[in-house]
Order: sequence, then C-alpha cells, then structure tokens
Amino acid sequence: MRRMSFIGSMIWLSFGLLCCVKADLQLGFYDKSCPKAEQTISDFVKEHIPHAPTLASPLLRMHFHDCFVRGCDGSVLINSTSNNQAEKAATPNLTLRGFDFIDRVKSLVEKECPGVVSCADILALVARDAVGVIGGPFWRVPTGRRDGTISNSTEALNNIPAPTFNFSALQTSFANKGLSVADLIWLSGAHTIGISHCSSFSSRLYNFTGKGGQDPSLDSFYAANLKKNKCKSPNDNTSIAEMDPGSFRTFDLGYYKNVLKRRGLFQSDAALITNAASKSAILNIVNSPPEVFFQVFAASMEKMGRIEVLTGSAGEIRKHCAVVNG
Ligand code: HEM
Ligand SMILES: *[C@@H]1O[C@H](CO)[C@@H](O)[C@H](O)[C@H]1NC(C)=O
Ligand SMILES: *[C@@H]1O[C@H](CO)[C@@H](O)[C@H](O)[C@H]1NC(C)=O
Ligand SMILES: *[C@@H]1O[C@H](CO)[C@@H](O)[C@H](O)[C@H]1NC(C)=O
Ligand SMILES: *[C@@H]1O[C@H](CO)[C@@H](O)[C@H](O)[C@H]1NC(C)=O
Ligand SMILES: *[C@@H]1O[C@H](CO)[C@@H](O)[C@H](O)[C@H]1NC(C)=O
Ligand SMILES: CC(=O)N[C@H]1CO[C@H](CO)[C@@H](O)[C@@H]1O
Repeated sequence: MRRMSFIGSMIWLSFGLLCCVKADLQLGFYDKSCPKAEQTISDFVKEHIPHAPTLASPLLRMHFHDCFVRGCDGSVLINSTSNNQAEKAATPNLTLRGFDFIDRVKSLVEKECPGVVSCADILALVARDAVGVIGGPFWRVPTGRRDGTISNSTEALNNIPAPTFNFSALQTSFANKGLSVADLIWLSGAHTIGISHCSSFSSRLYNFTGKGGQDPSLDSFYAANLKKNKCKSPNDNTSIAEMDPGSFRTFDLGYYKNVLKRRGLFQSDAALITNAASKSAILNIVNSPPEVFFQVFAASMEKMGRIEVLTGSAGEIRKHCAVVNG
C-alpha cells in the first residue's frame, strides 16, 4: 500500500513538473539574490510615509487593484502607450495615487541589485510596510512574484468590483479570484483608511431611484450631511470624502462601526450587512479587540497577495515599473 502511494505520488509529481515549472512564493525570496532589498524598501517607507501618511491608503488599494487584474503581477503600474490603454486608464484606476512612490523605491532597489526584484513584489511589500507605519496590521509577504507584460484597461473594468455591487456580485467577484466571503468582509475593512471621490458614491445621494431621492440603505441624516458639506452637486468629480470620518488615517474598527450605522459610503459597503452571516461576523468583530480584526485582515491580505502570481521563469523582472522591458 505504502509503496503504491509512493509511486502514485511520483507519477503526480512528474505530471506537475511536465505541466509547468511553477514555483511557490517564499518568505525571504531575495535573501541570497538581493539580501538588503526588503530592508531598503521598508527603510524608504518608514522615512517617507510619516511625512505623507495619506499615501498609505492609495498604496494599499493599488496592491488590491494589481492582484484583481491578471494576478499580483505589477500590471497596474504599467503606463498606457500609443497603442495600448493600460489598467491605469480604466475608470476605477484613475483615482489611484502613489505610482511615483513605487517608481522611486524601484530605482533604489535597482541600484542595489539590477534586474532582480520585481515591481509586483515591491508593490506588495510597500503596501504592507506603509500600513505598518500608520499603525495598521502586519502581514507576511512571501516574495518571488514576477512582473507581467500585459496591462489592459478593459480587464481592469471587468475584474475590479464596482462600488455599486450588491452582496452576491461582490461574492462572485471575490470567488473569481479564489477569495471567500470572509476575505470579502475583512479586506473591505481596508476602507477604514483613506478617501473617496464624490463621483464614486454620489449616485446614492442624488436621484438614486430615477425619481429623485437618496439610497434608502444610507442613513438619511448622513446623506444630507454629505450633500451639504462634501458632495454639493451630483456631477462633482473632484471633491472627496473620508470613508471613515474622524479616523481616516487610523487603521481601526471605525469602518465596521460605520457600516453597522448604515454609514458605509458605497453600496458595496452597505451590502455587507444585507447578508445575515456577514452582518453577524461584523457585529462580532466590532465587539472584539482590534487585534482580532488585524489578525483576520492579515490572513486575507496574505491570501490576496498570492492571487494568480507569476513565478519561476514566467513573466519578467521589469527595469522600470511603468514600462515592460523592450
Ligand atoms: C469589496 C470591493 C471593493 C470596492 C467596490 C471598492 C471600491 C472603492 C472605491 C470606489 C474607492 C474610492 C475611490 C475614489 O473615488 O477615490 C475605494 C477606496 C479605497 N479602497 Fe476599496 N473597494 C473594495 C475593496 C477594497 C480592498 C480589498 C482594499 C484593500 C485591501 C481596498 C482598499 C481601498 C483603500 C485603502 C481606499 C482609499 C484610497 C485612497 O485613500 O485614495 N478596497 N474603494
Ligand atoms: C483587452 O481585454 C479585452 C477583454 O478581455 C479584450 O477584448 C481586448 O482585446 C484586450 N485588448 C488588447 C489590446 O489586448
Ligand atoms: C445583485 O446584482 C446583480 C447584478 O447587477 C443582479 O443580477 C442581482 O439580481 C442582484 N441581487 C440582488 C439580491 O439584488
Ligand atoms: C432623475 O433620473 C431620471 C431617470 O434617469 C431622469 O429622467 C431625471 O431627469 C433625473 N432627475 C434629475 C433631477 O436629475
Ligand atoms: C469632471 O467634471 C467636469 C465638469 O462637470 C468635466 O469638465 C470634466 O471632464 C470631468 N472630469 C472627468 C475626469 O470626468
Ligand atoms: C509613466 O507615466 C507617468 C505619468 O504620465 C510619467 O510621469 C512617467 O514618467 C511615465 N514613466 C515612464 C517610465 O515612462
Ligand atoms: C472620477 C473620474 O475621473 N472618472 C473618469 C474616469 O475615466 C473615464 C473615462 O475613462 C471618465 O468617463 C470618468 O469621468
């Protein structure tokens, strides 16, 4: 019996080897090839994010957008060219910030070890380190991602969940990336930091039904306040609102408390309490110490960071994060 299963596993193993040279991410992937890389990255983040703490949120969001389109392959960082509309050009991405921050980290790391450390790994590490600097959770970032060569704005539109999504649409979007409802609930907690443009949610404030009026799932006092003080017209596409007013720079339970008070900014936030199990998970988390949220968030981030990664000899190590190698 033992022998059979040994032979069996050898057969499966060789199938695996024949099929594709596929390596796993690993902690400290650059320990030999670029021993100081992770330290250089984290030093740079620790030096600069305290002067620009509002950059932590777009960097975290950028990692999410990267992972949801063709996996965490740095494709979100690629510039459009005369014959290609890159992910950056897609509506949900137009509000991303922090590309130059990544480019600066990349050039530091390139000086140390040219052509070794991928942009996808740099983005994953910077997002983790930036959230750490503002006092947020720590998660493990195994490395060894390689950079993709394709960045397509249509794919960004098709893969990044929209703020208008209901619970089942969100569930499907996350399931398409191998993520569970739990991952959906805890990763949405990232909305405890950062800002949104009015254009991302003002449809809830103005003419929601087509007969005037607000989204009934949004606290009406809060909606009135947003219209009076933040998003004064339906077409305002420059004003912004904090997603977790009062503590938008602090990684805390504020987001979930808002959602329970029907003050989540997006329909996708409000959706999390339209499902009974999700609502009760959120009730539980707000009644637990913040470390519990940090733990589940960290676990889901590590999982997100593994979505469809390119490893081994797939893809490339880009020289400049904004352009594929020539
Ligand atoms: C569940 C589906 C999600 C939807 C529909 C969604 C949608 C959005 C939208 C519309 C914005 C505002 C963009 C703007 O107008 O400037 C935003 C901001 C943000 N999102 Fe999400 N998001 C989702 C999940 C996530 C995840 C998984 C993360 C990270 C783990 C994340 C992190 C952020 C952060 C940090 C911001 C603030 C960005 C800033 O301050 O510039 N979001 N999100
Ligand atoms: C971008 O992706 C869309 C949707 O998958 C596809 O139809 C289109 O051909 C792609 N564009 C390019 C330039 O590859
Ligand atoms: C959720 O949204 C999808 C896509 O817009 C729609 O088909 C579905 O009916 C909605 N589900 C609920 C429960 O409203
Ligand atoms: C509200 O939406 C309906 C349907 O789209 C439209 O006919 C109407 O003109 C809108 N009203 C306002 C005040 O924008
Ligand atoms: C924002 O709105 C202004 C005025 O309504 C318009 O001219 C501009 O093109 C809009 N910008 C974007 C990016 O949609
Ligand atoms: C990518 O685009 C940005 C913004 O347009 C620009 O500042 C940057 O220089 C470009 N990067 C490269 C390598 O072309
Ligand atoms: C908020 C914002 O800038 N939205 C714009 C994003 O880009 C599309 C075109 O790709 C515009 O139509 C949106 O107004």
